[in-house]
Amino acid sequence: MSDFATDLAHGLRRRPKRVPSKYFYDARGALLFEQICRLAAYYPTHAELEILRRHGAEIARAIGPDVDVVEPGSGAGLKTRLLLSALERVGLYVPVDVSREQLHATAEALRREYPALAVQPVCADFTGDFEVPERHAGARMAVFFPGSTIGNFEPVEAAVLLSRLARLSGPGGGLLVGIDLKKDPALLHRAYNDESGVTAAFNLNLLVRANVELGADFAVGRFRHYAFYDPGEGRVEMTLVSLERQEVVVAGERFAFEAGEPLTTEYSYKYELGQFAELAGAAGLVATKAWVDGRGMFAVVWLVPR
Ligand code: AVJ
Repeated sequence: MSDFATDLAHGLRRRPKRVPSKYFYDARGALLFEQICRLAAYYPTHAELEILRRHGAEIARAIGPDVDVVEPGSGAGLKTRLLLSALERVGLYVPVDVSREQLHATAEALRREYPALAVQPVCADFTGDFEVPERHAGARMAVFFPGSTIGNFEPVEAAVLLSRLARLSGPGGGLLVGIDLKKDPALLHRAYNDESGVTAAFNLNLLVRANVELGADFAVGRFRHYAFYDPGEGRVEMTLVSLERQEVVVAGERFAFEAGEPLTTEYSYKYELGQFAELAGAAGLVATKAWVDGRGMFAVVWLVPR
C-alpha cells in the first residue's frame, strides 16, 4: 500500500478521524494552495512577503554571507526569490517538496533566473529523512522554513522537527522560520473560510485525491469544508464534516461516518513570539532575531543552535 493509503486508513480508524495535512499537496492541491496565497483574506502570505521585502537586508545580515539554503516544503518559490536576492553569495539551493511537478518547475525557473546558483531539488517528504545533495564540506547552511508550515505540527512534533532541521543546518548555520501570530479570531476565521470557496476546494481535494489515487469512493458533495479557530488550543482546525450518515471504502476497508462527524485534515497553530521562542528552546535553538509585519500578523524568526 502507498503511504497515503496507509496513513488515510489509519487516520479513519481513529476517533476523532484525522488525516495528515501533507496529503493536500498533489498537483491540483499545490495549485489550489497557490490560489489561496493570492486571496486578500489569506493574510499570512502577504504579511510574510512584506517582511521579506522590507527587512531582507537585515535578514541577510543576520544569516551572513557564503551560505547554502535548504527549503523544506518549498512550493512555488515566491518567498525563495526574495531571500535568494537578499543573501550574499549563496552556493547551493535545495528545495525539498512532495509535489514533484511543482518542485521541478520551480527549480527550472530558479536556474534561469539565478544562473550562478546551483539548484538541487529533492523530491521528498521533509518530515522523514532526506539527503542534501552536493553539499560542500564546510559550507554554512540556512534552513528556510517559511509560510507557517511549522504551524501544521502539534507542539511536541514541531520541537522534534525543529531539532532535526537544526541538525541539518549544522553548528554555523541556522533556521529562518515563518510563524503565524495569535490575532483576532474573526480575522483567522475569514482567512480559512474565504468567500470564493478556494479553501473549501483545497480541503475537499483531499477526498478527490483519495478517489483518484486510491480508488476510494468518497461522495465529495456529502462533505462540508468547516474551519474554526480554537483559542484554547491556539490553532485553526480544518475539518471535512460528513453531512449525513454514510460509508466510505478506502483500500478495501469500510469506514462509517455519523451525520455531522468531522474528519480533521489540518491544524494550523498560531504563536506568540515568546511561546515560539520557548518551543525553539526545547529544540536546542535560540531565537536571536524576529521581524514582524506592520499589522502584527506574522513573524519571521532567525534561530541558531544554542
Ligand atoms: C501552508 C500549511 C501553513 O496552515 O495556513 C491555507 C495551509 N490551509 N489555508 C496554513 C492552509 C488552509 C497553510 N500552511
